[in-house]
Amino acid sequence: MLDGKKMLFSGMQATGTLTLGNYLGALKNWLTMSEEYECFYSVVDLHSITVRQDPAELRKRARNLLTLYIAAGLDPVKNCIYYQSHVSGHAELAWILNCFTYVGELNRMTQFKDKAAKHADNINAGLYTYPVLMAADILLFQADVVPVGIDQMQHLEITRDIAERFNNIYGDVFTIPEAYLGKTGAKIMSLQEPTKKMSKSDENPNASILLMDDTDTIIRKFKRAVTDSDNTILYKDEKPGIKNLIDIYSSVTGKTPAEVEKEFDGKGYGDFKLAVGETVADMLKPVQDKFNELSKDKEYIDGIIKANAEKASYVANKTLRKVKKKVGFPEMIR
Ligand code: ATP
Ligand code: LTN
Repeated sequence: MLDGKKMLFSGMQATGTLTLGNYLGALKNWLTMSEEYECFYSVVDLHSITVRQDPAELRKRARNLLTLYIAAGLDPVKNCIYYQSHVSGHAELAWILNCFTYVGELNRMTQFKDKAAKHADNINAGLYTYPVLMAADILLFQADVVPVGIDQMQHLEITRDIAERFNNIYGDVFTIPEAYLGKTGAKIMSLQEPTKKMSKSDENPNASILLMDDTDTIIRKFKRAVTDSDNTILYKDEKPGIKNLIDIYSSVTGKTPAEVEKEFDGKGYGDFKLAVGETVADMLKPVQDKFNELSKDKEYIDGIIKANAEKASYVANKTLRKVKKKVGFPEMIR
């Protein structure tokens, strides 16, 4: 609790450019939660280096991501928006939690298996202990709730297990966090292979809608989206392409899948794809305009980075001091 409010923590990696999946699965939910919770939204750059990055490019992407959080509508005064690497407590707590995590648990992580297969030439220890760093992020801020997409559920479960294990030994140190999944949009699929999740790191440019894609590109990508050939707009598992487009349309408009089926009853895929494309483009346009405007204001963004790093460090240090004491580290002499 901070100022009588429950705590919320979430983050995104500064790898690649955000996709519509990141927006609908995570960012959009963040926007609605800032009144109710004390929110910490991090650009998790420590996580990003688990795969090789070009330094200049990483710095640029991290700043763009932080700017995009604000452009999407997160108020940087009400919400603490900061770089993970500016708060050393993340790495410190991750080390401690490493010593409370079993190799057997990490061996079960499906994201590790996927990423290891994708980056076979660089299966480093950081990629393996990535979930422990994520647990440290969440537990450092005593988060009650963590809004994420479905793909992160396994990491949330291991976080809870680590926290419970620690609490069982040392007493009530960590809040046990709950995941928050949106009603729709928790798993947006690739437009080219609708049984696979839409991912920033997909090599096929037509598979993902990027948040900064212009209207024509968005409409063209939806037009090319892979669907079946029966030309009926029905929400069914056997029609993964159309189901995904209905999910996207539902998530943007707030309509239920049944209402969407009704709206497009008797219409063909061409009309539907165009409507989805236009709706998504209309939603993203103001975010893009705001991003372009904010990007020019270096001083404003720098001010936010500085103030929020201080705020996040202050909160993080409270937990870290307690943890260090519990595990038996000697007190600092000042
Ligand atoms: P990559 O695919 O390169 O591993 P990513 O797109 O999963 O990266 P992250 O930074 O790891 O991006 O994820 C940020 C947030 O977006 C997480 O909460 C994640 O669950 C959510 N998310 C990512 N992809 C999707 C998707 N296709 N649908 C819904 N939510 C998603
Ligand atoms: N692993 C997450 C990003 C992430 C995160 C977090 C999300 C790192 N730390 C803490 C929520 C809470 C991902 O989306 N791939």
